[in-house]
Amino acid sequence: MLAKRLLCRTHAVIIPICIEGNIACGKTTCLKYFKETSNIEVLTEPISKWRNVRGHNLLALMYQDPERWGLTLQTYVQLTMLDLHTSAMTAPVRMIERSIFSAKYIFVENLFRSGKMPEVDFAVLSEWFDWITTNVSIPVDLIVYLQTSPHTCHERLKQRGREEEKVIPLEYLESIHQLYEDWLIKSISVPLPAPVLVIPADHDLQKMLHQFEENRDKILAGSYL
Ligand code: TTP
Ligand code: MG
Repeated sequence: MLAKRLLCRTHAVIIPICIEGNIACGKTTCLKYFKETSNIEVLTEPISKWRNVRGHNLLALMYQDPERWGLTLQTYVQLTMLDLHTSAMTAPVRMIERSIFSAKYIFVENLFRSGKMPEVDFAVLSEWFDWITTNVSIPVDLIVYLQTSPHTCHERLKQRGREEEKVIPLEYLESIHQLYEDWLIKSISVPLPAPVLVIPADHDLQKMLHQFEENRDKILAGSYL
């Protein structure tokens, strides 16, 4: 992996690291830490776009009525994530909050499995996803999985008080958690686009920052593989 990355540097092709995990697991905190302490490019999730596309708050609409608005939000999430993945690099290493893969494998999958997305909507999103991943190169070097208990995320979510998310019950976070574990730990559901580094993330901020530092070389150089 290190060799691959060096080779890529020589050819000025750089492959990104995706930070993954449940809602409110601490992805933005992780990105912020590395942005402040290294010369890397950090791309946070385009959530402001999901809250305001030409005046419409898709995130709020989806939480209010997932059956009606799930497809609308997820179509737009897919577009904005594709836009992130394919944007021009500005530094030798790029870190991205989530990926087009988790939008599909976790969130779309969850809406469908929980009966909140009609099969026809799921089929259309899947066709789009398959076309994109077949025809567009979306390389990922490493997935960093911030592994939390759903309970921790629920507590953090309540503390942060994002308006749209007030309706999220613990069960929703449990479903997202299960899909993440199946994908990144058990590797039983869908393909893994890259190796996975797991960081336990139920800890307080100070311990989390310490763990990020401890894992800095593994994350930024991929040399543990
Ligand atoms: P998160 O991607 O979990 O981002 P976050 O900033 O809440 O996480 P962290 O605290 O770890 O930085 O989700 C943002 C919101 O968007 C959340 O309410 C879940 C929602 N969402 C979807 O509904 N569908 C999707 O495909 C994605 C990626 C997010
Ligand atoms: Mg975030």
